[in-house]
Amino acid sequence: MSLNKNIKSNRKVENIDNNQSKGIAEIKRILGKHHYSEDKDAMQTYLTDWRGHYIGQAQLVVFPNNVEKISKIVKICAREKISIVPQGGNTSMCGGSVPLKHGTSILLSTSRLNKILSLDSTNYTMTVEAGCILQHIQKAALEADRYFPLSLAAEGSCMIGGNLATNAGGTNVLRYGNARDLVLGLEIVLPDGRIINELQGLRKDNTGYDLKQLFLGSEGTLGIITKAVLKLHPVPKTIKAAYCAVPNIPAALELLNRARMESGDCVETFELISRLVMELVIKHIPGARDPLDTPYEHYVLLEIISTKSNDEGLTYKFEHMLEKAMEDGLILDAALAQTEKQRQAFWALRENATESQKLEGASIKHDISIPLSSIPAFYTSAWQAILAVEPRARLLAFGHAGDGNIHFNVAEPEGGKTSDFMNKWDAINCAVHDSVKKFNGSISAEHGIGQLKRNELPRYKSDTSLDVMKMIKNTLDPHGIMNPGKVI
Ligand code: FAD
Ligand code: 2HG
Ligand code: ZN
Repeated sequence: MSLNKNIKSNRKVENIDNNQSKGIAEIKRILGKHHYSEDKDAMQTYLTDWRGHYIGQAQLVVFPNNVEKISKIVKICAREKISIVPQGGNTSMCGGSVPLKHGTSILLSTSRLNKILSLDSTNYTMTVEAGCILQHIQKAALEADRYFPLSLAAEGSCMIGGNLATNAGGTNVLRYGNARDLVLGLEIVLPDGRIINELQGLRKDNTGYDLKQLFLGSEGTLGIITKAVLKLHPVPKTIKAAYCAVPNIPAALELLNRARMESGDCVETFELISRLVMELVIKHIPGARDPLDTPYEHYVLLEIISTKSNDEGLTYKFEHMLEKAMEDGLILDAALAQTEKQRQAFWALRENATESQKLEGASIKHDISIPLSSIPAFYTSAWQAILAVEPRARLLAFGHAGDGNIHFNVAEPEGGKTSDFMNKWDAINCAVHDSVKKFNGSISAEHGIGQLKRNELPRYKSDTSLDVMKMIKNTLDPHGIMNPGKVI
């Protein structure tokens, strides 16, 4: 099935005319011949999305290395109505980072904007360029005895500009918030090429509208993020991790409540993993194994932390809380990490969920969030609705249950025909997303809208909200050149 089928390309920017050709030549001169690519094969990796669902087209892929060049390029694009697709690590889950199928955009890779510019340990901030890989940022912070808590399985390849443009979530949102909550300032190139520089690193600044918020989560549709001031935290020095089998979802939620209350609200992570997800990881990922002797239906990876080294008080509280939860039937069995290696083995079961799903075959993903109190009812309602569409569907539910975000993914039936399953894509989406709506949830908790959910958005967002979004888009980007065909 073609996911591009419903995307109406923006005709305003689709025809390559003479002026555009002149503009492209100018852009090439600004960059020099080593810093752009128009070779079809070389461009392919930038034009294909991580899931392999979207293959776009572009006139050129460009690799600028500073904000001045980006500003000049964007000014040319604005003049000649050439559209631009910003791209970081190209790990988008919703086709946001690749151009449209019949696009004539240029793709602007931020990969050469890869410098960590400064770290102020007193101010607990770090200033970075947008193309820094998330893992490099985490490492640089740790070297200065500081902590940048954004953490996700793609951290070895996603870039901070992409994380901010998607307002990424990941495994530590419960304690530190989304990417949005980890930023104090941004530098942005607007769709007309002007530069907003708000890199002050202030925790308090009420001088009017907080402009950066518009660009966080805007998925490259309002401007290009070129630098950011990130908020740092003290490093967790004692980490207690447990891999717990729980009898059901309500028990998992009560376990979360107890862990928060009894640890002094020090829960760093609370990830749900269903049995089937773990089985796929064990099947496809070498070295992965079940930490428990008996199979159970649901698991929780729970971590609590303290910024004190060897915090024995935390260890005591953790073990006491788990024992009590076991006595009360909230936990059926649990493995506690005694070493860092064991903790990493627990994480491997969680972090390989996406990769092993891909290796298993086709899946239809739903990145949803629900108020915690409604998760159990949602779970039952959505699963029944899926089964009504495909009785042999396999539910791969996992994710950041601590903040209400579950990846309610559906894998193709074993031994079935992939195309039959993929033909049910819209019906399965509708089954899940209508249940999400019923329980006042969101159809995109952390991955964004991109191309994937663009046509679904009007069904789940109010006309007034969409209207205001369009007004903002039209004001900042009147020619529609920034990442056309995405979000709205
Ligand atoms: P890209 O994919 O390159 O781009 C994403 C979007 O941002 C696009 O719309 C693009 O146009 C725009 N963009 C990129 N850079 C800029 C910029 N500098 N200025 C303006 N716009 C820009 N996401 C989560 O939230 N939580 C997870 O736990 C999570 N886990 C993942 C696990 C795996 C294995 C994979 C493959 C993905 C996962 N994701 C997750 C999705 C994805 O990694 C995140 O959305 C990530 O933040 C995207 O970063 P990126 O650099 O790859 O951005
Ligand atoms: C995760 O939490 C990512 O691992 C990816 O957000 C989720 O594969 C998915 O659907
Ligand atoms: Zn996730």
